[in-house]
Amino acid sequence: MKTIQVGVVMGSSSDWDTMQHAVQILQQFGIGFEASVVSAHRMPDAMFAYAEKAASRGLKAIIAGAGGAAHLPGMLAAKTTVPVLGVPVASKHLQGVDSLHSIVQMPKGIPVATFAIGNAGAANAALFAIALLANFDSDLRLELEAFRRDQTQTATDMVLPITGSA
Ligand code: RP5
Repeated sequence: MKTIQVGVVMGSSSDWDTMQHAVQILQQFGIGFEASVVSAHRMPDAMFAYAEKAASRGLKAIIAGAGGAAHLPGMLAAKTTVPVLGVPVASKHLQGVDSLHSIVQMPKGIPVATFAIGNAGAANAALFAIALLANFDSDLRLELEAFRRDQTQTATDMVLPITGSA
């Protein structure tokens, strides 16, 4: 069984549609991870316990997704020095701008690395966690470099659907 290195948490199961994009990337790179619902306002004691144990459990990064008044990433970061990567989940009324501002506007002293709203942010948070791990894992760095090369090739091969001549 793989050592769990990355924790993926979210405020609700309704965040899964977004956060699954982080999990897919972690799986693609073969990273040991765990994923669970840890709600800041509905499970505050469990949230604190998760953060308090994160370092001793060996977590190297926590990817935390939440929507609306998205205090989960900041409150986790307040209770652990394990890097917290925040993913703003799109909300119903404000389309995730509220989530983004809640996560990104941390006061000085407790940083949360904040990513884009939605699926791209979730995927990029996972790629960033992998980049952190790759600092101490040369094989993983090679995998990450190959991933980038594949993307470059995909973009290079792109063809535009232009018909007719100028
Ligand atoms: C936040 O409230 C969650 O992160 C979610 O984005 C949002 C809505 O939660 P549900 O009402 O769908 O459970 O805590």
